[in-house]
Amino acid sequence: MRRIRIIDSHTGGEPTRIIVDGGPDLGSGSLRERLNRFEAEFDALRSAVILEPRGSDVLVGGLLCTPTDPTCVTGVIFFNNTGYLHMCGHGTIGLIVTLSHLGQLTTGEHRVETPVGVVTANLIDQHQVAVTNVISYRYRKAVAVNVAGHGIVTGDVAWGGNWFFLVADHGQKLTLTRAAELTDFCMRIRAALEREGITGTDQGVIDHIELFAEPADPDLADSQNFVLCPGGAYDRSPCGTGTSAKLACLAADGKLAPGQKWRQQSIVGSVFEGSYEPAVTSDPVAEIVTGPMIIPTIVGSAWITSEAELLLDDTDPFVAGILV
Ligand code: PYC
Repeated sequence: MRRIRIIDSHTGGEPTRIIVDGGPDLGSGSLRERLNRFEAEFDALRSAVILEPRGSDVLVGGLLCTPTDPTCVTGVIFFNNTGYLHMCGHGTIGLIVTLSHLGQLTTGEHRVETPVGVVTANLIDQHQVAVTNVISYRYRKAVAVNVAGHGIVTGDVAWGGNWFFLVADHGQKLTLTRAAELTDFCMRIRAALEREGITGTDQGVIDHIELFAEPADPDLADSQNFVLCPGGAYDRSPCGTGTSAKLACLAADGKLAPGQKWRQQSIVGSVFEGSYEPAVTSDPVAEIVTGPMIIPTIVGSAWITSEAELLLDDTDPFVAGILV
């Protein structure tokens, strides 16, 4: 019987399941190399931890790893019901609150190594965390795609630690009661992007779709979103990497100044507060993007929901989860 110790939390309604003990040994390579090894050799552990009957499609998992950078408090590889994430904003907030719950860190700044670079997380109090994310940018502006059953939709392609297609001209009402319809619509946008060969830089797969609308209450938020994640589940939180991508687009359009606050509300009503500073970088990608390179900071709160041990019995026909 294998035992995997986990701590679950939610950030703005979106769950995070951190493996704190019993995870695979991925060696000492870069976090990107360890992610590749996780996928190649231990993917059954990902699916066991995330999928039914032990988990659900909505969960994002995080595997703690020894960082290669000794200034980091930990390394982390995030994963979900379909594979691996480059970075995860709500998950980083959940991770920091989890480490605080374990007594492994206190309030203040902590560096965290991810497969796409180091992020800084400031634990403000028991629940609130400000994540200063990887450099984000808008790659392409107003890209038109032909969506089955709908017609042309235009959106921006932006990087916020994952690739996003950000759409405002969708004609959809963003309410939680319409989650199934919104999911279906976003799936069709994703299929259209794939069919039409639209990607991020370096052929990066655009696997997150983000719809925007005016907020129901402008006193609470500047914008509302619905974010479809790669495995077909929608983000209950406003999505940390998605909000970073949004900030990059706002900066590119001259609609948000450095340091100015942006309150992004999720489809369930939770809010992240975002802001950005200009990035100083020699990354050649800066030559081909359609806006400034920015460093976003996202503030959100997480709560611990359970501490548990998952039991993996090799005689269990669903030891690796229910695979579709
Ligand atoms: O908060 O960055 C995020 C995120 C990505 C996927 C789900 N949440």
